[in-house]
Amino acid sequence: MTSDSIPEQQAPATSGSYDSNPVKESFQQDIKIIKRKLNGYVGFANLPKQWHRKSVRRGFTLNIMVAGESGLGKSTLINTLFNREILKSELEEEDLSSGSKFVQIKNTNATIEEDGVKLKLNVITTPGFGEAVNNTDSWKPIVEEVNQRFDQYLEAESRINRSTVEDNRIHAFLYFIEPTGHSLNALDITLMKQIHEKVNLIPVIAKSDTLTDEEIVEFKQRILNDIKYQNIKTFKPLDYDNDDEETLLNTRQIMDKLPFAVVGSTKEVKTLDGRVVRGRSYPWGVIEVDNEEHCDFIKLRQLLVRNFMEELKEHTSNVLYEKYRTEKLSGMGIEQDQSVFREFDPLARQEEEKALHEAKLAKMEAEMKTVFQQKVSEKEKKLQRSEADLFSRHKEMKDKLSKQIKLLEDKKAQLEKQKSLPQEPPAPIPQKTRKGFLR
Ligand SMILES: Nc1nc2c(ncn2[C@@H]2O[C@H](COP(=O)(O)OP(=O)(O)O)[C@@H](O)[C@H]2O)c(=O)[nH]1
Ligand SMILES: [Mg+2]
Repeated sequence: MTSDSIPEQQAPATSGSYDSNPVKESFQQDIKIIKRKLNGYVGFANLPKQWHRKSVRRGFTLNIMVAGESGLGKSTLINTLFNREILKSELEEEDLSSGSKFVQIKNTNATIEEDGVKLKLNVITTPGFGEAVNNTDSWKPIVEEVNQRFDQYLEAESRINRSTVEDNRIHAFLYFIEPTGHSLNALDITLMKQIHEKVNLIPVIAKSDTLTDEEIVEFKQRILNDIKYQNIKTFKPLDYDNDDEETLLNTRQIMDKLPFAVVGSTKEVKTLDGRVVRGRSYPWGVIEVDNEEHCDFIKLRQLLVRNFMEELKEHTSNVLYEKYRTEKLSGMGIEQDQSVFREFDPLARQEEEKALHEAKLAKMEAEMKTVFQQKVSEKEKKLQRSEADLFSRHKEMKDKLSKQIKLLEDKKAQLEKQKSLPQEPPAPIPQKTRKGFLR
């Protein structure tokens, strides 16, 4: 049967064999397929399964960098995490770093397999870190290594043929803090500050079996205060909207343990009650690695492998590398021409359209105002003109009338003068000789 066929028949067949496998448990939850309405079935519910098949075929890669002073149990912890001897024992390694007081960068590869799932593990160690008389610059080769891996990726990504881009970027950075019970030392702080924006920083308290429970609680608090005070960012998984209560609680429980107080041991020892466990034996009893009551090893493994390996990689790629890349390219004078992309930004587009619309409205309003004012002033002028007209006509009439009055008054005065003179017989009215047509 192929995996492309109807999923409800094959769901148990492929995932069933992973029951006991911690790495696969999270996949299993994802592949749950709801059996409903077969006639409406399109097929995209099968996508997680396709992804699953492809991932299993391709395998997984994880690049972990481990830093901290020598002898803090880094190699032991890596071997404990993956339950194999990935890093060689202390003695063999010492030959390599002894004599040289410089920090070296060492890469160890191992492909491990669990229930048919392949994991290509690259562990990058830093022998010599913190061992010089003056460690002021100890962090430099480590930061350079992280940068150089980003550069390599950037270069590969910019090639014309990108089919073989290999991801050597550091996905997780385990930093081992010496179990002093005091607080972080100057080198711890410097390294973390130099690297925290380039890697997923996961601080751990080394060899926590050398501290009492109370000491661990206090030490953790002091470390957290230092980290907060120094503005150092540590890895923090995102909460997703579709995460259920259980997942959210699980994430919270993991993150509550930061910085993880770990104990490493690949050796099996016998407990007082006769169980055989991975742990460290003391006269007063056994410290068990895989016991959450004893240390945070399980929580650290959940973070690194079981729950958040993909998120560590995604965050490296989408946030940390992206930031590095942007800074690198703008440092080279390459700038993004934002105008090219504005078309595709719906929000910017909307804003732009709104501004255009508003400008148009304002223009129309201004035009209307001018027209209106023009009309008003025309009317006013007309009114003024007719007023002047009226006024002048009024004046004209008044003048005419006063002239008439004057004329009449003159006549009146004349008549009165004549009246006051001695009466003379009125002059005979000259007889008109009518020669005319009335006869
Ligand atoms: N008490 C204790 N000792 C440990 C622990 N992990 C490792 N060791 C011991 O510390 C020594 C150095 O360990 P190693 O892993 O080589 O340290 P590295 O130099 O940091 O890689 C070895 O003797 C280990 O057995 C631990 O969690 N607790
Ligand atoms: Mg080592």
